[in-house]
Amino acid sequence: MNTFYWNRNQNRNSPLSIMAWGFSILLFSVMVCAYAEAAEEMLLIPAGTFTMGSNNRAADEKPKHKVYLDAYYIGKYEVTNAEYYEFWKQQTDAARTPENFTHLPQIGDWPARAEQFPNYPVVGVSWHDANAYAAWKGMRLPTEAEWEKAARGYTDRVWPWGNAVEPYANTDADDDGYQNRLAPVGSFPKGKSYYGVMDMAGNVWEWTADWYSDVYYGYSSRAVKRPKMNPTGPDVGSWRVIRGGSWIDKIARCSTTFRFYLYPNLKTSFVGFRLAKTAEKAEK
Ligand SMILES: [Ca+2]
Repeated sequence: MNTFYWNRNQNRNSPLSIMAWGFSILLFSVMVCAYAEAAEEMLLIPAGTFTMGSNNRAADEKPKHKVYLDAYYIGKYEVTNAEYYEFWKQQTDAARTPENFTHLPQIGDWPARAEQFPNYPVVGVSWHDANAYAAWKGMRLPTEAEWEKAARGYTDRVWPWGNAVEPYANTDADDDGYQNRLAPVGSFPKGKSYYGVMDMAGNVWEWTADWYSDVYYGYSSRAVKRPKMNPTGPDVGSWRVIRGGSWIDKIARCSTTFRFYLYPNLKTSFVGFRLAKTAEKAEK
């Protein structure tokens, strides 16, 4: 008989060994469930009116105006490398592959970075990639108004946490702990919005569904029906709106009202996205 096999089987079947196996399986299951729950988490933003824009910041944020939104869900976190990888590996269109940034820490090459940095926000994705991912999940990108309400709450907060400058976001600052690099999603719990949404300031800019126009708020605020209901941006445009600022931006550009834009086919190291979904009428 092969003594080696006999001994190995004996060890495997010993009470201690069985307990160790059981514990390992339990631990793995708990880790997978915890991760899946965190990754899939969508927060319900109740129906109601909020204040959009600002009268004393950039010109394209004027005027401050009331907007009504139906209830909707928004991703608690920016979409991560691990989440995008699950989508990417099923794609046949090479255009859905994120851009590589080998020289940048916590970014590197795709798909290796999905394994190396699974809980970091996916970057190097175009607006079209973001939409394709959202559709695959049965969701969509937030409108610009949905993004701003989720960041700002029903008050006029300048940043998701309030009106004072604090190191509660991954920006271009020395005191946030992530100088010149991305941070794992959810690294700044003190920076959460009124509704509990994470990283609405900094880390990565986030694609929204809307076209950008610097005069859109002027038009939107003069809507015949007030407050403006569920605005979806201009009908046409060249750039898509991005929101929230990023790891390479000063905190002023990471405010809840700051608007910026990018050609929808561009893939950069500082733009990612989060998901949104319309809520059923009963979910208010
Ligand atoms: Ca962000």
